[in-house]
Amino acid sequence: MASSRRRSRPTSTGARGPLALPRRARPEPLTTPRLPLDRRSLESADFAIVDSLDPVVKAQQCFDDLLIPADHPGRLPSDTYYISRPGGKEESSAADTLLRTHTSAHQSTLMREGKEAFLCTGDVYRRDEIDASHFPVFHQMEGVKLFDPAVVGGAMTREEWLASEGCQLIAADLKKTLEGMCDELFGPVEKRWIDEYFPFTEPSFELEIFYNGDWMEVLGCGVIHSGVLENAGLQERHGWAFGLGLERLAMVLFAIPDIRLFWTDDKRFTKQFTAGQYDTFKPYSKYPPCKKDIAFWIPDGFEPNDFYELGRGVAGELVETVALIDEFTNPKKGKTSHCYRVTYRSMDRSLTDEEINALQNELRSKTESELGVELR
Ligand code: FA5
Ligand code: MG
Repeated sequence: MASSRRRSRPTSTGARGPLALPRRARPEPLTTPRLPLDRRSLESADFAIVDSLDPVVKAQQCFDDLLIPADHPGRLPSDTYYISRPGGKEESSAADTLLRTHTSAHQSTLMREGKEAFLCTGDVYRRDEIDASHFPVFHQMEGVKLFDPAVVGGAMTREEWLASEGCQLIAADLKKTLEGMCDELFGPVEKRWIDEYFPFTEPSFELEIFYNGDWMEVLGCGVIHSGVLENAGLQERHGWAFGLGLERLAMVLFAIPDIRLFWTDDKRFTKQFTAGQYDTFKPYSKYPPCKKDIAFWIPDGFEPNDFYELGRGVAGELVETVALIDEFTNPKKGKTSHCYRVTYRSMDRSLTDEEINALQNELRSKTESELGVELR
């Protein structure tokens, strides 16, 4: 029925475990995809390097320490791979155990330990969209730098802080630092700052780079929220933090068009890179894609991420993109229909019609049975 190439997947360890993670992405043993990024260009002697922290963390670290409220969508099982959720499916609690969704999960712990400046790197896990720049496991590097209170100011109210010169100084230092890193890594590339919102920084920004004909977001950052510092017992201090998507940086640096390539065994890919050397990827002929549409009436509370996750579960890395191509509501029935175009393509070989049809049929039947949708 299904293709022989389908990977065996870890069994679920909780209500919704990391079912659809690629085989090599399991937390133990940890293996790193071939990321030919020379970290020295990002590191400086002033920053403590932390890169072997356990990716299994408590919701306390990943969310609560960072002022992410209990009803934030990022805490839903449709976004996060839970190991255990004592709070139950509906209720998020600080005691839940999960695969970290960002390296910010370690910010507070490391600051409490007294670290003033650090770079913390690790694998992070998310239920997410499916396209050339999203993968359910990827790598982030967190950077944090605290400033001297004699220079930027110490304890004050949130309003006073936001209006202060110290806050502006830190925001300017943050942008300058990250722009400097980009210039050093990439040379001249088109980049732009976007105002963002993160519960744990204020103000917050994202940096986008123009890549392959479109803007690609590469990092989120901001001035650390006073509440986060207070929770960490550092009410006198201020600083900045950023979180870089390392695969995205490497995509720009090495001209890699699809994030799945970091996971391929194809020698035509792996032989092109040597650690510490900046070689540009030379594309080889791609195998043909195969597109299949699936349309259904969505039930109340339908989460597109649940559908993407089913796609990952059924087809693993053989699914290249899943795109919502049509959405309409039938006013009489009061029902909404979604049509998704699923693009299947292997990075390593040609797929047969037979196996694509088998995958699509499995996706259809699981979408119906597991998500309670009505297929059209
Ligand atoms: C965060 O994860 C914040 N923790 C970043 C941050 C840190 C903000 C410190 C403020 C202070 P975001 O969800 O935007 O933010 O992810 C950060 C980066 O991770 C993105 O810019 C992108 O480069 C990368 N990224 C996010 N999702 C994926 C994915 N599914 N696949 C690959 N890379 C991803
Ligand atoms: Mg973002």
